[in-house]
Amino acid sequence: MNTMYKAMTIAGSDTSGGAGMEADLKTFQEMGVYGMTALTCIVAQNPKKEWAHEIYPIALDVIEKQITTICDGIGSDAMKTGMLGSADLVELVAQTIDKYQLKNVVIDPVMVCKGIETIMVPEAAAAIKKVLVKRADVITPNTIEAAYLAGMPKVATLAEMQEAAGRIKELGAKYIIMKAGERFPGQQALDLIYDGKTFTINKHAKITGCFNQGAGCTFSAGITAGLAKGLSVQEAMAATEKFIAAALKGSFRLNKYSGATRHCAWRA
Ligand code: PXL
Repeated sequence: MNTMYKAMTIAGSDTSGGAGMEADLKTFQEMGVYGMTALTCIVAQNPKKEWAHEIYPIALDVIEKQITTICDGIGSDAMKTGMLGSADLVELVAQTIDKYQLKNVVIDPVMVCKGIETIMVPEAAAAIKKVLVKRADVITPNTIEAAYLAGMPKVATLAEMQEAAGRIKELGAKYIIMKAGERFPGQQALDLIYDGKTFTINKHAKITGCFNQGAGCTFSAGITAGLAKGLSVQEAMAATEKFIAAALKGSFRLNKYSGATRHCAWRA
């Protein structure tokens, strides 16, 4: 009988297709993992209002039903979170992880969308810090989210990334993976992994002039897919770095506001 590695994402839908559960599913598929979804909200972009993101939450009991379908009905080898719009939902995710003793838990602490530097739902962000970070096998904050979780005014240098990773480790996450590219000065982008003992810092040439809507979701989905297949965190990271580099180089314009990463680019 054929076997298939499976992953669950608890995330929002990005109607424009670049981020959210759309990015997660495309990434799982490309990496050979069967994807399942518990949808938390629908994000619609308004073409008449400069592509403003409008968020429509799904009722909590409907999210719980979806989680039950997957966790009681099927089972998964790894899971990730994406946009969780309320403290109640964050609590539900924490309870789910405990109840089913989920393994390979990847928390993408989505608090900001591309280019927006303010925390979207402060109560949800506070709940992520309080109850989800400690349940993460891997947490994948961008530098804005890392600064929030670490209680630092900003994370804008390698030293600050290391400081933030140390503080997030103290909150209980097993591995912290932080990417910093565009915002950093210089020619290089950095990916950092911290396990509480060692910092592994991977430097890459910056991929400039690309579209990156959904790059963060794609990145954490890649790590999740790798873990579902039984890779170590370091191996999953290496596979994902290759995947995302190709996806960014192949990124394309959707309209005057946005462009998406090309999930199939690694095949070329
Ligand atoms: O990239 C963050 C993100 C996550 N999830 C959903 C989104 C976005 C950004 O647009 O729409 C559903």
